[in-house]
Amino acid sequence: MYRQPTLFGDAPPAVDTEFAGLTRHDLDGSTWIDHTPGWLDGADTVFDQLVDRLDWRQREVAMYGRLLPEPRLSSWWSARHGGIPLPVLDDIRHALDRRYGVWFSSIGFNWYRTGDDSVAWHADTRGPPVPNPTIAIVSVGTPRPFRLRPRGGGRSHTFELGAGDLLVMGGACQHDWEHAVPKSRHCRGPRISITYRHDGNH
Ligand SMILES: O=C(O)CCC(=O)C(=O)O
Repeated sequence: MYRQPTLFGDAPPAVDTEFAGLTRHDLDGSTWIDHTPGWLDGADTVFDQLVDRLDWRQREVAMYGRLLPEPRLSSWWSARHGGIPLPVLDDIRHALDRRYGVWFSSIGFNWYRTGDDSVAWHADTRGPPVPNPTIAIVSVGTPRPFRLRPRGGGRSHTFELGAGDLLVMGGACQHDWEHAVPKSRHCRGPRISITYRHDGNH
């Protein structure tokens, strides 16, 4: 696995608690996307530590009456388990809690090993129903396009997520929009996404 080094990628992991580079994109009056490029310093260090320390699995998904392996590896952490795998994951969580006013109680990890790995169009509707959940994704490793489209189809928006970028989906995004990380012929290196979710109990 070759991961191209990132500028400041081997700095000590730290987040920008001021969110200085944040831009809010209003998609349709009720859905917004916040993109903060380079929000996490030390993205390469975090990538390597996640590869080493998490318990990665290739889950299966039912499709066409068969169980097929998902085209990516996944891992999961919940506040109920305690013992966060990397201290910076807690720093990220607290910075997001303060900024967005919700308590992020779980973290999902996706490891796209090459451009052949992907996640198909979907909205995040797992877990207890939360009206208008805020979902935050930190990207480390090779840059990949992250796409959003109105639920069921329509003109899509693409955010190029580089190493250390933060993308937050809010408003009606999980009701009215879908997102995907499509396969990419141009992307050869690996990427890990770190996705913070809340269950609405706090
Ligand atoms: O990898 C990403 O940026 C997206 C992850 C995602 O959509 C998910 O885990 O539901």
